[in-house]
Amino acid sequence: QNQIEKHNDSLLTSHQRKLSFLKEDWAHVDVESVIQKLVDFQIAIPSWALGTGGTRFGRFAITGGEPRTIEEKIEDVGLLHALNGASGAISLHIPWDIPQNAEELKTLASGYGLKFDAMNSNTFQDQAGAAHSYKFGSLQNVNKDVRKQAIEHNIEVIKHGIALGSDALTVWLADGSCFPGQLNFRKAFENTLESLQEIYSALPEDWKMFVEYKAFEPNFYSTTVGDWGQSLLYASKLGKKAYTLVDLGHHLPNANIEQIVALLLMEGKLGGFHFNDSKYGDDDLTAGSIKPYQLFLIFNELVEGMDAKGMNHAKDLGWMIDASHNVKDPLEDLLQSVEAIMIAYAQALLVDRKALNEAQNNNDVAKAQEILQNTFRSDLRALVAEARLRAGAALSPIALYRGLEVRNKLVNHRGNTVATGL
Ligand code: LRH
Ligand code: MN
Ligand code: MN
Repeated sequence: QNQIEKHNDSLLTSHQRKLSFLKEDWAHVDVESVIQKLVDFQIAIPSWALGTGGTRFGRFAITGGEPRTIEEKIEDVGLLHALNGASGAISLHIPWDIPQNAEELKTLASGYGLKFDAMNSNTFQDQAGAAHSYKFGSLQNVNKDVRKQAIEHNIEVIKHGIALGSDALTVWLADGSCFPGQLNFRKAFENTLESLQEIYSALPEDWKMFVEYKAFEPNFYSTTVGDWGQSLLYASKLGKKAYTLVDLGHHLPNANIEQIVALLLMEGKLGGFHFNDSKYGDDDLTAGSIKPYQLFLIFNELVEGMDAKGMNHAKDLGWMIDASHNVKDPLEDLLQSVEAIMIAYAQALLVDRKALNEAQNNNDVAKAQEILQNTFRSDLRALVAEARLRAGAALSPIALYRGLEVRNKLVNHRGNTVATGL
């Protein structure tokens, strides 16, 4: 906290100048309420993004000092949260993370102001000592014993989550097929639905189940939860605790994700997000690094749709990052992702909804574009920085992270470690 205050003091004059220009420009808007919304907004950090990632061609442990245990992962997220005030939750992946002593972990996390976000199950890899293989799918498998093993794993994950105070389960299935004829699509769907129903019935009353879809990979002919339509079908059949989860990297090229988001929200079936960015497929790049306009357009629909339904922006959907890092320090990368998400959110909050609505009703296409691009092209970074300042975090998180040589300290303390996960 001392270091943060010193850092903030050194940047305060320049920050205040930028903020007062911004406030002048947006004098017609309730900027205070926008800042408060930014303060309230929290984005969960996935435990698997804290180490250096890789591709199926290799993995380079370039950073070192990666977290060796779940406790060290919590410490890392605590550090991010101290720096940006917007990373107040961690999303665990079982069995990459094995929470042995839930009470101790809860105490450790709450000491950093962290909660446990959605729990992720893993039936896309075979686990050591498991009786059955997921080579031909898990919840869809033609063999009932394999399905049973996968169902039991998910129920186990729910139990870990209950002990940690989480309230959601994210199910992502690699299930599908690699070649035509390999799978009976209808039977695969029915098996998957039946398996999900069993998992669903083990959910506590106040829990949500997020059904994450993905167009392809690791299966390259069909995926059994392949798009938002299929996810919505499962979620609708499962019941009111089941929702669709949108991972930005899981679509076919050029998919109109903002439209998907708008319709899922309309149906009350949007559960949450995995933020990342991509140019080609499920690239898991830093949020906003490739298509910041798309990120803004998605937030524009989110804000419009959530406000239309009277939803709480911070609480009613699950906000998570799902990224991987081959060439950057993972902690710097995560700070960049959170910043990009906050900027897109701030831009969406400032869209002149009344004027946009009018332009739409008048079929004034050029005006509608002007309105959207007016906020998108405005530099709102000082608003996000102000939210950080009010949350007791750093005006410039990456500058402080570098200035304090955090990575070197982690390497000194932890050694040249590689984290578990992707
Ligand atoms: C699959 C996915 C899913 C997994 C994570 C590691 O591509 O997006 O959310 O849990 O990556
Ligand atoms: Mn994902
Ligand atoms: Mn993915």
